[in-house]
Amino acid sequence: MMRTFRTHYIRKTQLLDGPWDFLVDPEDVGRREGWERRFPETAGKLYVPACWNNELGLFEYEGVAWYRTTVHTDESASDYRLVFHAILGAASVYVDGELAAEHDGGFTPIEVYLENVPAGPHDIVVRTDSSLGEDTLPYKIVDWYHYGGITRSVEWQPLPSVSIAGMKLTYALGDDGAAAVRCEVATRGEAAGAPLRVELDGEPVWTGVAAGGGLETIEFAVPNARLWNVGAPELYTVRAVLAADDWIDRIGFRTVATGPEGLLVNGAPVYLLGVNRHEEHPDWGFAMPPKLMHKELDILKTLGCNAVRGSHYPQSPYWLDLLDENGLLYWGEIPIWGAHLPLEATASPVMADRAAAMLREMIRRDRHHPCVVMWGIHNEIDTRSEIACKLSERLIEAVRSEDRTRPIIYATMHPEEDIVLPLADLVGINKYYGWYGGNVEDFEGMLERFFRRLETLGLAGKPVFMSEFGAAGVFGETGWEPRIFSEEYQADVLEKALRIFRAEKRISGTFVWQFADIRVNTRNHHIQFRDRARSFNNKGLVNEYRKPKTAFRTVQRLYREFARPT
Ligand code: ADA
Repeated sequence: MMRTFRTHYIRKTQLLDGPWDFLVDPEDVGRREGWERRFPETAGKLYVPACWNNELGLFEYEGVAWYRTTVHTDESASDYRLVFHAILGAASVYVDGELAAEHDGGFTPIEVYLENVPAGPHDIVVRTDSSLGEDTLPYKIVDWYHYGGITRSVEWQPLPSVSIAGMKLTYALGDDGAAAVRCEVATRGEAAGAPLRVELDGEPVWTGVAAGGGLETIEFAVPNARLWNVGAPELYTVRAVLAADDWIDRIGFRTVATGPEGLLVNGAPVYLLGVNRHEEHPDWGFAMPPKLMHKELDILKTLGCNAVRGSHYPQSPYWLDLLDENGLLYWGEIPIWGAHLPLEATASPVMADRAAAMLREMIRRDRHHPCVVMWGIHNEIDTRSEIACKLSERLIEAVRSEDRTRPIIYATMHPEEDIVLPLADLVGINKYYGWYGGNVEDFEGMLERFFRRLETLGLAGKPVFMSEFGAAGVFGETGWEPRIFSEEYQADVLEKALRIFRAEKRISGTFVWQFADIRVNTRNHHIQFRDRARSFNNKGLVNEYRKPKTAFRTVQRLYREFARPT
């Protein structure tokens, strides 16, 4: 299940999820030996979607692996669409031995169109390489467990001769309460003259015939549009029907803007009570089952949270659907994790191209979700450098060429020396006083100096979030005194930090690091990662099995208090 609702009523979708033939290729001989045509007999089985690191014996495996499955077609169709919703790392997709697609980056979909496919069995083979390097995204040093595999569902769809290739919805809200919607339907095949209909929540709002040329633009109005809002979600389903094909998506009408009061949703400031969430679980890796996402949503609602940062990569569309349906806000970002990113890598044109492509793919995938209120371009790169400014300019341009309706944010770890500040609409500060250095009270002085600096730079009024702060507390580690790594110590740091932030009127919201404990990269010998007791980052409010720590109750109490009108 990739979405919480059906994306087609008449187009048939076959999920290719299930056991695929699988084998690792540590010496990388598969291409030379033509495994895309002659898949080795020695292959075992691996369930799709999954991360291979969760299999016995493969925990540490990073590198190349191959998958194969077979689909059977008949004469009823000759064109097909194949979608891999996520393959970690670099992927090559072969159909009947021929290269059909190549893709970099593990969190956005790979779409393949196949034409004139004869009836019969067809082999789909995937070669994937999970290795991290100098210009991969993420970079080779990263503070999460780097899994490998086909981690989200695979869809296989027979297409009629005239079909829909995509739908883009944009809208403007008028003073009269109406939404003026523009629906662009991309088509395949000879669509001219084919019947075309657009429905809103099941009611036709436009009926006619396609003009042809590959893109149909339809405009319609929604009088008295119900607005989507924080804690008060209102969603509309839009369905395009072209001849014997259809395409369904969902939108919510709302505005997002920034002002000196912070983030404005429908013109009103919202104080963000947020958490950072990795989409990770020790038994599932990044291939998180939808049922677990429902549970996470319930936990976040119980916490009193109204915002989630998708740290640090595009998360599952299913998760975004749940946020849409429950009125929570979302910060979407790509995996530029910069704390140990050298300037040479920050300057690498290959990395910049990959980042721009990933932003484009994320925005195209997620742009209809009303929960998404900001696009994050990077995390903790060296924003004291001109090189970081160049990369930021490039990525801001990449975002704006796709979406001008949402503000752009990044997270800085150098608030007092940052020179990227003028470029983005919003900024998040990542600081760990009380953990990596200093005392939690040091936040006060840092913030005073930071806001003074913002004024000097002529940037007073730019909305600022505390995007990361916290401390590690090992679940069950309790005692009489708040020692580091104890639940009490973690709770204490978070209580003091959150009170300081809430009292500072120029801060527009907080994102606790982090929602749940995550596995970290045990292959990495960098000193920062050697404090990771149990090979986990233990700063979660809940442990890796989603059991609450003392800090969960503390943040719950504070978030409830902060949400009450003052
Ligand atoms: C950084 C980073 C997080 C995590 C955190 C920590 O701020 O953005 O991904 O690594 O530090 O726990 O140290």
